[in-house]
Order: sequence, then C-alpha cells, then structure tokens
Amino acid sequence: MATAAHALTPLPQLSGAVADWVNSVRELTQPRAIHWCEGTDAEARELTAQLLRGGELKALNPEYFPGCHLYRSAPSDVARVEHLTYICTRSQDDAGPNNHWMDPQQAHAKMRELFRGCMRGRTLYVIPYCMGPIDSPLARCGVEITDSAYVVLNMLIMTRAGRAALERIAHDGDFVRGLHSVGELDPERRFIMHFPEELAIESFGSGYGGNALLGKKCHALRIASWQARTEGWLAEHMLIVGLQNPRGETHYLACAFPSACGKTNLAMLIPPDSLPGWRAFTVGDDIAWLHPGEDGRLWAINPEAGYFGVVPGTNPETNRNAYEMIRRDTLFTNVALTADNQPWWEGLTSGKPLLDWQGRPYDPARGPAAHPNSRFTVSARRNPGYSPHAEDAGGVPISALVFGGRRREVAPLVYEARDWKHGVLVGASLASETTAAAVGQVGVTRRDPMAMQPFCGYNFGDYWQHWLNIGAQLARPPRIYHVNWFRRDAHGKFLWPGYGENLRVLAWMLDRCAGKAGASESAVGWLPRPADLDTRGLNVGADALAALLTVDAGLWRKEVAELREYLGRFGSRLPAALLAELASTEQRLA
Ligand code: SAT
Ligand code: MN
Repeated sequence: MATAAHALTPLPQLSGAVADWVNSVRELTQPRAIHWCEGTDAEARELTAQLLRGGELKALNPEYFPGCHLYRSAPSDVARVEHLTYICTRSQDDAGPNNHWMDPQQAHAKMRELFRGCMRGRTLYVIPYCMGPIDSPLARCGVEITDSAYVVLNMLIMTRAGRAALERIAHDGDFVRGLHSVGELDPERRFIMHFPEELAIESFGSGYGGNALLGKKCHALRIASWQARTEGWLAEHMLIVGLQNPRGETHYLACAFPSACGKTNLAMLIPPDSLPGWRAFTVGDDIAWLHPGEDGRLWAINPEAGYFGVVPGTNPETNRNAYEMIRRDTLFTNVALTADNQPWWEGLTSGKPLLDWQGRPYDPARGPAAHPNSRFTVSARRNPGYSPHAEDAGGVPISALVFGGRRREVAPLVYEARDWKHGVLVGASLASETTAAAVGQVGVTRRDPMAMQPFCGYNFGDYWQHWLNIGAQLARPPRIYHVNWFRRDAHGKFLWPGYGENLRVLAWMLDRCAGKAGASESAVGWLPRPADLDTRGLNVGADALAALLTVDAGLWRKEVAELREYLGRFGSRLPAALLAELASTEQRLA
C-alpha cells in the first residue's frame, strides 16, 4: 500500500529493546506520562512554550536576542560533581586510581532506591540520540530517559536526537542506556554512576550540564572511552579545528584542554589582522572521536551537534563568532539580566546587570553577576565558522594533537614531543589549575592527563597503553604538542595575549608537520626559537617571548619528580614504555 509506506511507525514500536527498557523504567519511576521525542522543531517549540508557562524558562529580549531563553538552575546545582561521579566495574582495578569506584551491584541497588517512584506526577521523556553524524559508521547511539524538559531541550541541540536516531538504534541493535532524574536536586542525594561493562549510565539529583546531559561527558567520554578501547579507537576531551593557510590548504588539529580553559575559543579562533589569508573552521569544541584510518592517518569526528560553552568572557574581541552565534536561538543558563531583559555576563563591554544569575538584584558584594560557569547551549550550525566538513561521515584527517593546561609557570608556550611515545608521556604529564566547571576549589594545580582526569571511564594505566597501541598502528601519526597560553610574569600578568594570536603557535606546528619550520631541542622536546614563530604585528616584548620559550631545568626536575610519583600510583598497570620515556626525559634534565 503506497500510503502505508509513508505513515510513520509510532516511536515505541521502532525498537523492542528500547520499549522494554522504557517499560521497566516506567514501573520503577512511576511517571504520570511518557513522551517519546521525535526531534522536530515543532516539538522543541512546544516544550519551550510549556517551560515558559511554568516559569522555568524566561524569554529574553526578542529584539536583540530572538529565540533566546534564560534558565536558572538551583543555586547548589551549577557544575559537574566529580566527587559524586563513579565508574562501576566488576573489578576496582579496571576503574583505576583515577576514578571513584563502586561495585556495580551495590551501585544499582543504591540507585534503584533513589529512582523508585521519583517521577510521580512528572513526565518521563525518552530521548533517542546519535553521537556523531547520523550516517557515520564512527557514530554511536544512546537513549536518555529523563524527567527534565530542560534536559530534553539541551539534548535536542547538543545531539542528533529523535526518530532518525531511534531508527539507527533499531538497525544497529545496541545503544547506551542513560537514566536520569533531577530527583529533589538535593546535593546529599546526588550520584552520577557509569557501568561501562553494561553500556549504562544512572544519574540522579542534578539537572546541570555534564551531570544531566548524558550524551556528553557520561556517554561520549566515559562510556565511549571504554567502548573505544574495545573497538580500537580513542574518545578524547578535544576540540577539532581546521586551519586554512594563505595557500588555501586546510589542516586539522585536535586539542585537549581541561574544562573552561578556552577550548571553545580555540575551536572558533579568529585570525588576527596581522596574519592575513588564514581562516579557521570549527569541527568540534569539546569532544573528538579519533579512528585510525586505512591510510595510516588518524581521522576525527565530533560526536556532538551543538556547543555547551562557558558564557563569561565572550565578547567581540575574545570570540567574535561565538558572540554573534549566541544572539539567536540560544539557551542561556545562569547568566545575569539587564533592565531591558538582555542576558549579561562578566566580560561584556556594554550594558549592566540588573538581576544576578539567581534573579536577585545585582550586588557586587555577592560576587559576579553571571555565574562563572554560566553556559550557552546553541546549535553548531549557528557558528559562522562551522566547518563544511564537520558532518563528513568519515571525519577529518588530523595533522597534529595538542595538549594544554593552565599553568602560571613551568610549561613553556609550546613544545613538540620527540615522537608518538614521548607524546603519550607529554599527554600523561598534563596538569592544570582547576576552574569553575567542577564543584570544588578553583585555581589549584592538579594532574589532568590528556585533560581526561574527570572523564576517562577506565584505569589510566590501561588507557596510556591503549594510546601506545593506537600509535603503533598509525603509519602516518599526527605530531604531538604541548601548549600553555596561561604563563604569567612575576606580577601575575599573562605573558601571552592568547585568543586569535594562538594561531601563530598553531601555524608553527603545521609548518613543522610540513617539515618547514625550525626548532631547537630541549630536555622536554622541541621548542621554536623566537625567530621560528611568525611574530609580525604581535605585541609581545622580546623578554616576554624569551621567557615563554624557556625551559627552566630546575623547575622541570621538580615537575618530573612529581610526575614520577604520580605515575607510580598506577603500579603494574603503568606501561613500561611510558616509564622508559620518563627515564629518558629525566636523563636529559640531569
Ligand atoms: O558540564 S559540562 O561537563 O558539560 C562542561 C564541562 O565541564 O566541560
Ligand atoms: Mn569539556
């Protein structure tokens, strides 16, 4: 029958496995209603209208911010909660010293009691989603069940959610099961549990970002890193950016930085006027899935479809594209408001806050007007610099991998690893000052290997071995770099201007990959001499540049001793090859 072929199968009938799981969750959580997400614009509009009626969302000034809304989270629910985040594997050693661990049966029992009846009077939303382009063999799917319509709105922007994803799940057969409830938003009854062996996530008690949008850190990093090890690829906390040089050639870099260290800005880099002819294209701003290709290169997709970016600091000077991008169809979380109902945040050069992020009259004595971890959620397609290859099913080829942290001292502006194995040590040695993206003290230096400390779903020892294995498989591996945009002088002033000027460092890397740029060898790797960087029009003094490109052997010996102690925690799981690289660096520093 011609017409029947066009009639859409009701979503609950597309996949028996998903329907069975939804039924079991319904019995446990007792919702008033069930809503299966189709993923249409009309559905997003209806959900938005419903949240506006309930007062959970506020419409922003439609003249300046059409289609934009403000959501205020509970004041005690504003960031990821790493201390309540667990990896639940049968063997504790598989989770490793880098994770909080709980026995899976104990964790399931604990969560079952929290979830029991928790959706009474609420709607249960079923969100089938695909991480990665829907037609990509590198993409993977999941289903999130949640009782938060705000989470649904975010997931509709951040992932390819709805019917097409469920069709793919019905076809593929497997999917990650993510169960989420805001519960009572009680920090005492809050847990984010991961069961990599079951491809399952259970999150209770938070409605915020990485705690609640389960496709993001929970699936695309913690569970995916486990899947990636089994299947022979890498799931990394990396932006992906394409740089087109004045000759018109585009090369891609994947760069790992901890949360709130400028990944979104680097992914959306605006070349400075003094470097004419360069263009930057964003593939992703937070997560990269990297696959060895048949050509011996590493190929990357961005599993996400939108950006959940830090708002404060965004202005036409720091990130013009982001500033333009978030003026339409954007969901703001925890920003301040002006008298004429525009969103406001620290770092804006105009306007002033009337109400702070909690909706109280703004009083500077109470701290910043916008929460330091306030966020925008916006479709990647709103980005004026969105790469025409961002949705390529096979991904983009990666020329260089970059690790970076926020360090006042020690780490120079940039250095190049001697080879892949040394690069794995460089990644493992990453350390960074903490930011507002996670609950806890801000500004203390902590070890954050590959910027994955909060996100690796298994033992770092096994993870580094997996990195070494992937490298051994690549005939044309990307070169590996370390950068630090955050070096300061004795007065605490940043030595490097950052933002668009970072292009000078990235351009040097790409020239190195092409065999065209010079460098001098240091104990920690290859550094550009000042003359190796393109400094035309750069406003950095010769002394500052020299300081930025110096390796202080004394500080480094201390750094490497700390690193040895840290790596020692991984005991027999620590790859011997990594220890050999460490010993080699120690010898060079001696
Ligand atoms: O809250 S998120 O985990 O999504 C943001 C971040 O920490 O990078
Ligand atoms: Mn991140």
